[in-house]
Amino acid sequence: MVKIIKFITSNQHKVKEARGIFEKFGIQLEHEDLGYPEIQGTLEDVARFGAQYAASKIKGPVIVEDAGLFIKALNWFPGTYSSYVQETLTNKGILKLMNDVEDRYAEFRSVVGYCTPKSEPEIFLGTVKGHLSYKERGNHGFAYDPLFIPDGFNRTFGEITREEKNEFSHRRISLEKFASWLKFNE
Ligand code: ITT
Repeated sequence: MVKIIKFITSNQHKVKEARGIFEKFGIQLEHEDLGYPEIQGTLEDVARFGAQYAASKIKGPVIVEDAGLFIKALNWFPGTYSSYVQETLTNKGILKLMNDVEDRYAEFRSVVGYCTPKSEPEIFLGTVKGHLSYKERGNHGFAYDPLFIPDGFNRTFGEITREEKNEFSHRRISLEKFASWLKFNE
């Protein structure tokens, strides 16, 4: 039986990725750009709060997802400030901060929050490790993708297709954890 879940996000790229990932789990995604207050806190706090808020507004089961790029040499910046930094500093600003920095380790994290009007929120974390390139490369993907080279690759997320990114990305891991949980818990 196909399950229908609402994904509350303002980001169309996330919706496309999530639809691709959910295909084989029999989950049909409906998109709604409802907006929810992004509280100060960790990705987990934001996802928990957002899912609970949206479930009570929509009066049905929802997922939200909060993601970010965490750079070790910058003390894990931009992390929870990833949206703001992407809009203001942009990828070029990040590359400037990383000029001459040898340790280029970075990871993408994604936290999915799931909630229904009758239940407490559940969260699911996905992480992908890698390092930063020295310049923006590729025009696939979105936001930080042209900067991020996942472990085991020499191409950035900007240089691979959505299908390839979906095979192992942070979002693939968090959404797959959610899908498996849903199968046994609903
Ligand atoms: P929401 O409405 O779902 O919150 P958003 O785009 O604000 O959409 P996030 O707060 O989760 O999403 O993301 C923080 C920033 O990180 C934002 O600029 C995203 O575009 C960027 N980002 C998230 N996932 C990414 C990915 O897989 N690749 C590249 N950049 C990503």
